[in-house]
Amino acid sequence: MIKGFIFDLDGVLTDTANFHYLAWKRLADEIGVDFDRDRNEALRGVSRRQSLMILLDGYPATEDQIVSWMERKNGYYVELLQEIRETNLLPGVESILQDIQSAGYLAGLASASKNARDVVQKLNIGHFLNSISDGYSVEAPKPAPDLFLHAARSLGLNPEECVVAEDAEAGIEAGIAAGMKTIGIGPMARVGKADIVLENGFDGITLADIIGKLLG
Ligand code: B16
Ligand code: MG
Repeated sequence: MIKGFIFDLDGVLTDTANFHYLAWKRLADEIGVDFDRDRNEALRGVSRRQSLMILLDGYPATEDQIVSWMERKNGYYVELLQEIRETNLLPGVESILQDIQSAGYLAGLASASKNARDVVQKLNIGHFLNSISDGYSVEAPKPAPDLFLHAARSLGLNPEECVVAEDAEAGIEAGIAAGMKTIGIGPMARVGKADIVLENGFDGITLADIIGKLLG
């Protein structure tokens, strides 16, 4: 029986990927490392440290440099976040969150981002969320199931009562590993392992459509 929905943030509820890209690109240019939008795709849903490792791609760095570059990138990202408003919710998101609440299901957030609470506040969706799990909640990043299990526990639900919505391949793998049903947001090539794939996100999708597809 489905009792709750757990949402990833970046790529599912809003698209902060461009802000992450601009912040990483600024850092990469300063360090003198090649980085472009194609390479940025590999950072989808990936933790801040792991993102930097992918960006550096073997470029030598001390631990002090790693820490300082992560902080610098985050400063650039936080600057850009000041622009985020309710209008940055992806199409169909507000309506699905409203439907979930009205129908008496629980909703939780499970984002790898340490800035997730700030983004939630700027998007003005806190009143739709019964729990927030973020980059501070667990150690092991997706595809480990830990963040989604943290979200389920925070909602007071068993994993099999939860449905995860994710845009990253590692996120779908994490949802499956957690024993949850999964909704993949984006192309089949990326999220095809999910129980349902919504190529265009929640735009034009009702809660009844989702429940029907998951249970049917
Ligand atoms: P921060 P999600 C992820 O958010 C982003 O997709 C990823 O690009 C970012 O590196 C990660 O959060 C950590 O973010 O640097 O703000 O802690 O998709 O898990 O909502
Ligand atoms: Mg994501």
